[in-house]
Amino acid sequence: MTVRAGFIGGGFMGAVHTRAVRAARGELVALASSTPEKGRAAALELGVGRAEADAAALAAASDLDVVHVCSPNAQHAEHALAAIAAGHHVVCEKPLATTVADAERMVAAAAAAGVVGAVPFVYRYHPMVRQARALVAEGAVGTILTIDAAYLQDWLSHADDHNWRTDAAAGGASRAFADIGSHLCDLVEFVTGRRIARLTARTRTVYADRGGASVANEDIVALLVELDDGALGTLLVSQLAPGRKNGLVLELHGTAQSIRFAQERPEELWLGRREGSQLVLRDPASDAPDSARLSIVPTGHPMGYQDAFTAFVADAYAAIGGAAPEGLPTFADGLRAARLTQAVLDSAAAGGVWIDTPHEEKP
Ligand code: SOE
Repeated sequence: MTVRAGFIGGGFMGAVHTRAVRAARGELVALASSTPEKGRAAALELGVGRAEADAAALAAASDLDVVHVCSPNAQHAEHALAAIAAGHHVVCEKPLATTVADAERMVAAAAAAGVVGAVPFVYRYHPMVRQARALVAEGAVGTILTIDAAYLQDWLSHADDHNWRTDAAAGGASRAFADIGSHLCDLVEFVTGRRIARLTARTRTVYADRGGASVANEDIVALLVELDDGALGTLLVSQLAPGRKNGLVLELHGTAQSIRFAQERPEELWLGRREGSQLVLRDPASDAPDSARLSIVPTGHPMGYQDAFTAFVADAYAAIGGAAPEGLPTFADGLRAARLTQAVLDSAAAGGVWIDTPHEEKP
């Protein structure tokens, strides 16, 4: 079955989604943006069949199977719930919602409607992330003792850098953590197979004013986490780190060996040992099955971010077709991220107290 896709939002992520849907052999049926004019321009630029006047008209369209919600964060709940009410499956950009309550409503609505709700925690789809996960699962790392992870960007490093994300009304009470810290924590839990049981956070807003508007959400988050098996981790999240463009790095240290994945070098995995460390390159001929299935070209032909996004969309569409693909991030994972975000905000607001996170099934 060809999945018929609609899109709400035609910006950077809307473009990423449309390219991934095309590569996943979906049909680009309709798009809506913040104004009819922007919708027409984006539909033309992105090669989508038609433009709808607004998000409500798109969500209600009868010739869609799935709606991709790529609007500003504060509109995700409204747009996704409208699409679900019309019987559509939903792929909703992260953060799923700007409050736990909204995220809970979205999880409940998708379940009640019997539709797929997916969230692009896309870094799960680099083949070498799946390879790292397989090595942990088979015990090659041993018992994980410590985690050293960071997600660093620099697109907000100047005082006059701003967009809707720096406006808490559109972006949410948390920015750096909800936007990219959520990816980092999702990857920690996905690769380790453990849950973050408690955390303590400090946040910092460097520029209280951007683009003439006051800023009420954070630029930087420093986190200490403890996993449910006692592993301890330090996580740093910043969007003001000059030279770090999309610097997601995850390093795990186990009793047997260490593993390091750096998103900007996705073909590699560093395996650290006392008796000689290795830099391992993606090779579907020898990688674990759940890694190899994501490889669309042989080793030596670098895959990247857009390939990972295509693999995520292909899995989401397989789920729409009734399959159960390994590691598909769903609305439940989006709700998990919303709960961790709230714990970060609560801890920081109380000066960095340890907060127990809600117990949830292992990823
Ligand atoms: C901006 O920080 C952004 O586009 C995030 O919203 C994405 O989730 C991340 O993958 C890249 O950076």
